[in-house]
Amino acid sequence: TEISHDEKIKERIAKHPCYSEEAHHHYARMHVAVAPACNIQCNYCNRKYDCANESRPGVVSELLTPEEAAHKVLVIAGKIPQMTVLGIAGPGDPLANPEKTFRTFELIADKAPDIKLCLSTNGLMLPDYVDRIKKLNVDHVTITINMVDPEVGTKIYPWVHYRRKRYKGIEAVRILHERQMEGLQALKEADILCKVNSVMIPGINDEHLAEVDRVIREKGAFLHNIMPLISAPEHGTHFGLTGQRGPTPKELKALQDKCAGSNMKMMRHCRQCRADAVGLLGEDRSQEFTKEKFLEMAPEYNL
Ligand code: CLF
Ligand code: SF4
Repeated sequence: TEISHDEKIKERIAKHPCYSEEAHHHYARMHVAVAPACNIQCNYCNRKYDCANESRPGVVSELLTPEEAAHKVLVIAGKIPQMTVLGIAGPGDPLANPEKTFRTFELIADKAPDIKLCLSTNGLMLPDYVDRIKKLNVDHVTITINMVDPEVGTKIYPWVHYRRKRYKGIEAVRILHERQMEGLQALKEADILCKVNSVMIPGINDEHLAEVDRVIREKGAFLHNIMPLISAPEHGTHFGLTGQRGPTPKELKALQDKCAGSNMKMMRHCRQCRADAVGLLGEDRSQEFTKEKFLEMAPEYNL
C-alpha cells in the first residue's frame, strides 16, 4: 500500500544526514577521497581541488588507496558513534575511477556492513555501473545535473571524455545529458534512492533550474539539492577567472522556494562538504583524521 511504501522510504533515509533533514542533527557522514580522475570538465572546477559536484571547491583532500580508506572508516566509525554513512564524492568523479571506488565499497561492506554506502557522480558513466551499485547495496546515489538543455550546458561544460574519445561543445554536452537521464532512469528501475544536485549559476542556468527540477522529479529523483556556485578568482576555475558570481542567499532561497512548490522534497541543509569530510554536517573533523594521524590509530570498529 501507499503507507507502507512511505514507511519503507522513511526507514531507508532515517539515518542518512543528507537525505533526511531530521537525521542530520543526530547522524554523521564521512567521505574518503579515493577518486582522483575525472572524465568531464566543469567550468566551476579546478582539478587540483575537490570535485565541486558535491564537495567544497577550493579544498585539497589527501588521496587515499582503497585499503587506507577502509582503515580510516573503521577507525572513525569506532570513534564517532553517530557515524552512519560513508560517501565517495571525489576529489574527481568516483565513476571515472571505478576500480578504486568499488574496491573501497567492497572492503567496507565486508568489514562494516552496517555503514550505509553513498556515491556522488556527474553521471557520465552511471548507466554502466547501476548493476554493480545495486549489488553492493549502495542505496543513495547523487547525480549532479545542471541542465536538461544542452544549449545551456555548453556554458558550463567545455568537454567530455567518453569511451576513449574527447568531445567538445554541444556534442559533448548532449552525451553528458543523455547519460545523466539514462542513469536517473536506471536508478529508478533498480529502486535506488537518487538525489540530484544542481549548481546555481546566475545568468547561466538560474532560470533553467526550475525546468531541471520538473524533469528530474518526473523521472523519479527523490530529492533535489540546489547549491550555490562558490566562485573566487583564487580557485583558478574558469568561472572564477571570468568573474562569474555565485547567487546571493536570497536568490538561492527564492529558487528553492519556487521549486519546492512541488511534492518532491528540496534539500536545504547541504553544507557543501569536503571530499574528506568527517562528522555531522556543518562540523568539520577532517583534520583530526589526516592520513598521518589515522594510519597511527587502530581500527576499533566491530572489535
Ligand atoms: Fe556525502 Fe553527498 Fe552522500 Fe551526503 S554529502 S556523498 S549525499 S554522504 Fe550532503 Fe555534503 Fe551536501 Fe553532499 S551535505 S555536500 S549533500
Ligand atoms: Fe571537477 Fe567534479 Fe566537474 Fe569533474 S565532475 S570537472 S571533478 S566538478
